[in-house]
Order: sequence, then structure tokens, then C-alpha cells
Amino acid sequence: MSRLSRLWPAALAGILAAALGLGVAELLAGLLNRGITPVLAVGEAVIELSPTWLTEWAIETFGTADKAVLIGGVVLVLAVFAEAIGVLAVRHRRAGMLAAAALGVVAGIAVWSRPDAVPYDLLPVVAGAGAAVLALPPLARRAAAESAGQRAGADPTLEPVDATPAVPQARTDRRAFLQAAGVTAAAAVVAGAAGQLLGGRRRAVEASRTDVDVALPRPLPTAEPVPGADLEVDGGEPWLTPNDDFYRIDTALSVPLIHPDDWQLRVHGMVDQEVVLGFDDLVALGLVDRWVTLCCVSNSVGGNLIGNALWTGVRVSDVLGLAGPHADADAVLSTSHDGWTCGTPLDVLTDGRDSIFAVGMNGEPLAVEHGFPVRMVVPGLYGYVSATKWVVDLEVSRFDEITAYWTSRGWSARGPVKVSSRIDVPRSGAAVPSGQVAVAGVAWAQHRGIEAVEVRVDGGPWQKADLGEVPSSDTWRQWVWHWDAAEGRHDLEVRAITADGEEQTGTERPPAPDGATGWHGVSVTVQG
Ligand SMILES: Nc1nc2c(c(=O)[nH]1)N[C@H]1C(S)=C(S)[C@@H](COP(=O)(O)O)O[C@H]1N2
Ligand SMILES: [Mo]
Repeated sequence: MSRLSRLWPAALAGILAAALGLGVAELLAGLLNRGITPVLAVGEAVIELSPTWLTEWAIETFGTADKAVLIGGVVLVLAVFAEAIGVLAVRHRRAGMLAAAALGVVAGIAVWSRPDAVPYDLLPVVAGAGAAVLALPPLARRAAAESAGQRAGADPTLEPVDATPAVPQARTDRRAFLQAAGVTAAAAVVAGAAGQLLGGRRRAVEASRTDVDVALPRPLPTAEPVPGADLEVDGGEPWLTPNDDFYRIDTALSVPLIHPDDWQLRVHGMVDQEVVLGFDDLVALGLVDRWVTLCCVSNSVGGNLIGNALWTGVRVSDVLGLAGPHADADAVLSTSHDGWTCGTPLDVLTDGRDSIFAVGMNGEPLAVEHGFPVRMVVPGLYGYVSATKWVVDLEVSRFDEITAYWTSRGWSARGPVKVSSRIDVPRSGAAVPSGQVAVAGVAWAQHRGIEAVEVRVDGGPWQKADLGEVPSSDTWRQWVWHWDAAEGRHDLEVRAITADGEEQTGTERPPAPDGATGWHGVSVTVQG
């Protein structure tokens, strides 16, 4: 028997451990509904890292099958590594486990480098790699015994000298190995198939996003910043936040997957008549397009839990109008498909501002992670008291009768956005050349509007910045200040003033219970 053919049990052990890892990863990815599996993430990373000529060649050569070819390639490369790891593990158990864990780390990096990655996206990789690493030693041990049996059976010089014949022992070793292999393979297939099945739901809902686009009373608009809004300062953040870069905050470990055909909104409580709307009923009420900057109460001073988008949807007041809220009601409790709740002042939803049930975001149907098929967007309030994603229920009520998810955890029942401002350029710690330096960033006080932004250097006098255009008071406003920078270390600070005359306070407070305050500052070194 050749040396090479004696390696097959070890190689198979490696392949099976990897298959089990993949299966477990698929299963968890399917359970999380994120529509991304470690294999897909690695594939995406490969595309990302490939030179353009290569990706173009692949698209030309493989056409619509390019993704399948890519995934096949990833699996093939993994199989080669897995065989090598199996062979390694038969000799050095520990080294094999380490190598398998290293592959897991590579996949983890690929998952983490996705633009919309959240920590629990790593769960499938961690569980998959864990399963592979743990399955490897018992498989390798049995593979080693099986190879030893082959060797003993084939090579008379290795025949034991005592009376016990080698062949029966080799038989039990073989049986033990094949049993372990069979169990592992079955587990891998079952987990992988279950993952595929669960992933299928995500794919079906993704497909229905395209249908929504077609079924709306009119096409979604093309989202482009209003003229003059984006000051386009080098290194600054865009005025329009691309959907892929839009921050995401929710309590949903597994994102709700709702087909628009199954979606309903029930409006009840202190109303003249209960109303139930399907998706088509809702959009038939008429669509508006509105720029609104959404921000999170957990955003710390200088933080980036904020984004600006063109939302397309139906006015909340139009929906409430169908139900007829009672005069003594002052709150609306909205509930998401997964049971998250938030309480919003009734007057904010009916005072004429553009509070909407959004179905579109920057000219696309809502992303599943951002609340598909319908979410709320309310200008002027933090997300935790207004921006219910996957919204399915509105109860008109009174603040003294409701508790919502975050308010029951100590956050304030009311959450109007506090006037804030941020320096984006230069970054803190940056080194800049002396002379003219563009200091730039954003300021926001949704639904009140930004009247002025001021910058000061080293605690000196406040100086007025130039402001970008805005379509309404509901969005953030870009600003830029041209600084004649002298050599040395300098501290820059920013503050904003609202259109109704409130000056942003410099008093520092943490996000809890109703939003952080304080001026954002950066320290920079100006070089001669
Ligand atoms: N169903 C649901 N909706 C939710 C939340 C949530 O946890 N569940 N979080 C809210 C919070 S705290 C914020 S800041 C915004 C964030 O919206 P985004 O993820 O689309 O940026 O959604 C709000 N809507
Ligand atoms: Mo939030």
C-alpha cells in the first residue's frame, strides 16, 4: 500500500471536520436571518481583494454563474486546506486544531469586514469553527488507527509478533473510523440543509423587495443630495448617507422576515374606529419623499449613530386620520413584528411635520435590516421613541398608561433630539500642514433647524462657520470653517445654534437617559 493512499483517512477526517463546520455555520446563519454565510463573506472578500481585470474577466467568462463559480472556488480551496489540516492533525492533534481555528479567524475577518457587520454576525463563524476544531481530534484519532491498521495489514515487517492477528483489529479500527465519519457527514448535511432552508426565507423576502419596487403606485425617486447640501470637503462624511453605511440599531438578534403580502398594520386603542391596513392599502394613501436625519439617543458626543436619507412613505397623520384618535389621547405605542415597542407623542405625529411610514430609503425599498417592509420615521425625535422598524401595530393611548421597551429600562419617555454638532475634518490626532485648513463637519437639531455653527481654537473666541444648504429643518447641516493654522498643537471645538435660538450647551452629559450633551472637540498637530 502506497504512502499516499494511506493518507486518505486523515484527509477525509479533515474534510469531514470542515464540512461539519460549514454545516453548523450555515445553520446559524440561517437562524440569524442575515442572508450572509461565512462562505459568502469569504467570497465577497475575494472579490474585494481581486484586481478589477480579474473580476471583469470572471464576470465575462462565467456570466450570471460567476457567484456560483466563486463560491465553488471558496469551498474547493477550503477542501484542500481541510485535507492538509486532517493530515496534520493525525500527526499533531494540537497543530491541526490550531490550523482549523486559523481558518475560522480568516473567515471571521471576512465577515467582520462587511460594511454592515454587527458583532453577532460572527456567531456562525465562531460556532462553525468551534465545531470543526472539536470534531477534528476524535476523527483524527480514528483516522490514525485506521491508517495504522492498513499499515499493519499490508506490511509484514510491522505484523505484531504476538498471537493477536492484526486484521481483526484493523477491521474494528476501520469500522470505528467509518462510523465516526458517517455520523459527522450526516450531521454536516442535516445542519447545512436546515441552514439552506432557513436561508431560503431570507432569499424569498429579498426577492419581494424587488416586487415592492414594481408594485408601488409610482417608482421610488432617485436619491441625490439637494444642490449645495454636500460641501464635499476632503475626508468629510457625505450629506446623503448611503444605505450600506447607515448605522443600524435594534434588539433583533434574528431580523424579522416579513413578506409585504403578509404585512398588516393595526391601528387601535383610543380611536373612533379600529383600522387594519395591508401593504397595498397603505401605499394607496399616497407617497411622499422626505429628507430626514435619523439619530440614536445612544450616540455619544462626536459619535456616528446618525444618518441622513431620503425616505419615501405615507404620512402617519393620514393613517391616524382613518382611525380618529380621541381628544384625551396623548401617546401612540407602536409595536414591531418582533415585539419591540416605543411610545411617541401623538401631537408630534399629527402637528404637520413629516412623520411617515417609510417603505423606501434613498430610492430603494427598505433594507430588511432597516425595517422592511414598513418602518416609522419621525423628524425631531431619537429613534428609540419614534423609528419603529417592521412596524405592525399602533395603539393610540396615554403616556401614563404605556411603557415601551427602552422607557421600561430607565430611558426617558420623551426623546426630542438635542442640538448637536460634530467635527469630521480634521480627525482628532491628525497632523495637518500650517496655513489654510478646512475644518468641517455636521450639525443637527431636527425639526428646529440649524441657524449657525461656531468653531473655536484653544478656547479662543467663537468664529462663524459657513453652512451648507438644507431642504428643510429636518436634516443635518454641513458646515466648514477656514482656519489659518499656525504651527503647534491645537484644540478645536464646535457648537451649534438652532433656528429657534438655542445655543448648544457645553455641559457634558452621557447618553442616558435622554441624549448626550457637550461640545465635540479634536486635537490636531499643525506642522510647519
Ligand atoms: N423594531 C425595532 N425598531 C427599532 C429599534 C429596535 O430595536 N427594534 N431600535 C430603534 C432605535 S434605538 C434606533 S436609533 C433606530 C435605528 O434605525 P436604523 O437601524 O434603521 O438606523 O431604530 C429604532 N427602531
Ligand atoms: Mo437608538
